[in-house]
Amino acid sequence: MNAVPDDTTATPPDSFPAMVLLVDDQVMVGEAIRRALANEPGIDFHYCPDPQRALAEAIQTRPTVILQDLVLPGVDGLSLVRAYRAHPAVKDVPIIVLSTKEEASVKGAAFTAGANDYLVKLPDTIELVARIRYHSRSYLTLQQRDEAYQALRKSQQKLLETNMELRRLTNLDGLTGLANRRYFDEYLDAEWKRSLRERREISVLMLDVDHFKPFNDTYGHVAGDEALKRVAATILASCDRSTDLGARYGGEEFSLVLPGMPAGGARLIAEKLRRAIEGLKIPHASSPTAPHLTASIGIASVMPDQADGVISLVHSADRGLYEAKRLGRNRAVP
Ligand code: GH3
Ligand code: MG
Ligand code: MG
Ligand code: MG
Repeated sequence: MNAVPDDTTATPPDSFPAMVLLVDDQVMVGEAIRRALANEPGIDFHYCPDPQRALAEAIQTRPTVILQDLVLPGVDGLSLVRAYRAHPAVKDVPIIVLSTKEEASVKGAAFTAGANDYLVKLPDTIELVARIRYHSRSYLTLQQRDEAYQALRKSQQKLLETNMELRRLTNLDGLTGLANRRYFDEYLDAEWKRSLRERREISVLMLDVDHFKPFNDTYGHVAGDEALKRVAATILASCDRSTDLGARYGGEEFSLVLPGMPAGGARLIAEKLRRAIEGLKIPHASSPTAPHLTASIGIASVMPDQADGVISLVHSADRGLYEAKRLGRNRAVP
């Protein structure tokens, strides 16, 4: 019965090509090995009789296995083995030491220098071919695995960057570049829990631009957008500590999370921010409050004592904001 070949039979091990580089000063040896490999399918052979050129030819011919003689004129074969191992272009190429010496101490020294295998000259053709194929196969498999791994790493890195960019974008307000409402809620919740654990106060400011509808009506929506961007930049500048968060709560409303900030400090920041927005001197001819753009701010500070108290903190800041509006705007309450 003819079986359909599966993955393991579809790629027989012998289909791996081999490029053999032989470094041996004796031309007779070179010829003998050439003849032994001549009829082997998929095995290319390159012979280098000059040990001084060995490393350069290894780099140039890109062998899948190096056959390395030990006794050479002017060069120790082991130092060549070490030289291949030290060069980035060929450091992983398998090396079979070929020598007439049969002593265990010589074999041991060859492996210590970095050889993968050892054959006594002249080896039997069947064994030589088998070892060449074995080492070439493991080398090429290793290279393929390395390349596949590098490709995987690269695509993982790209995915990670895309994810981070996506996450950044989903957390940002498109107009002002501040955090959006979604991120504000998430951040406030996390900081509330942290404050609860660490028994530290936390403050929230709610800010609303005064008479912004008439501003739009007078100067147009584009000018309105520009004004919101400048208010946002002022809010960002007032976030002194790395844990302070400025967000666009929606429309012309903004919010700040100030972890670890007690009521006194929050009031100072709110007042500074209010003054900075007034100080932008963005003309607002149709404002009943001032001839330029202003904002009202509600402040709430608390020492968290329960896990789900975060909503009442925001409500409290909202009440402050409402009160600031009622008292005539362009102020921070309490
Ligand atoms: P108050 O002092 O009571 O807050 O008065 P107000 O006019 O600011 O309040 P109101 O809620 O009536 O109007 C808010 C205005 O903000 C209306 C809306 O068109 C404008 N607005 C909200 N988002 C944007 C925006 O992204 N760009 C522009 N240009 N205007 C916006
Ligand atoms: Mg020799
Ligand atoms: Mg509003
Ligand atoms: Mg408003």
